Amino acid sequence: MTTKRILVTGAGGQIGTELVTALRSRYGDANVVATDIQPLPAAIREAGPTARLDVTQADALAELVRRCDIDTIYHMAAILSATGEEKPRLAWNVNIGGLYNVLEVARELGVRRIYNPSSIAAFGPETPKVDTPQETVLRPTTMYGVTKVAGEMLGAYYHRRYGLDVRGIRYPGVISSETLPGGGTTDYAVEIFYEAIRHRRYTCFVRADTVLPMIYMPDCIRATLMLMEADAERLIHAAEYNLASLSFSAGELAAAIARHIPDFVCEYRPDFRQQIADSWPQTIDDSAARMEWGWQPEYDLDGMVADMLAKLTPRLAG
Ligand code: AKB
Repeated sequence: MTTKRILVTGAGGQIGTELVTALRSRYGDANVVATDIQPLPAAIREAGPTARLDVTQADALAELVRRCDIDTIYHMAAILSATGEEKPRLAWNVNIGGLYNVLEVARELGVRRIYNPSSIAAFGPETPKVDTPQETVLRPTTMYGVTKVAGEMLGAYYHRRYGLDVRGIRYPGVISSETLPGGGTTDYAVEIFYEAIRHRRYTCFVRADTVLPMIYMPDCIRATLMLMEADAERLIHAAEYNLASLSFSAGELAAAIARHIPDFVCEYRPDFRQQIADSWPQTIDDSAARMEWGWQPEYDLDGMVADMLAKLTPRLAG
């Protein structure tokens, strides 16, 4: 497929900002329209086309897709798990209303390929926690998880019914050095770096023994582009790939950081997010992604920690 024009929703978010940069360097700055409901960072605004977009407004989305002749949408706009528990109605409206608009506009205007990310939040307490299989129990206990399962099914429906090419990954927690995550349960795995560098202390909102699947942003972006560029004939699952990269406890992460910052102290004061974390898997079986589109992670825990500290320290210290 030769991509003509790409639209990214949620382009100012943690994944969106780095995805836009990667897409622009691959397909050309002018061919990637970055959109968000919030003002976008200057680096994104200055490098290529941007627009303000509320994904719950179908007419505005349709107008943009038509005007910019879009043929591929990366739909990254979403309310994450912790905010979703505080504002369940907002999570439903943005995550399901927004996705429905994207799929409908795509169907009506001939957009050829959609990226619709899912999450480990699609799993729930009844799902096997270790080596969580590709095909398994999807009974989440968060509103965010409910929208992710419904979103996977909606994508599959549009594929079956209208032949839309909808693809997606069940993202683990994403760790990155450029844009802070917002409103997720896995946010502690990013915040800890900022606090370790700035204050040598962090109070973590999950227990030290909480193990969750995580991924470092360079691997996350690479996986996303690999899936979107894979031959459609090779994809059996398409809209809901399990993806594994790193799995570690909060205590192991703190210890890995302390190997670089010996006076770093991490305390643990679990809040409501502990219950969300406890409902998710610890390790993921991603053999479908490996077999169908050649997925292979590059970063291990120590490699990720070293790279995060090398990038953040000069920016934050002092
Ligand atoms: C969250 O914590 O809500 C997200 C996710 C795992 O999808 N990072």
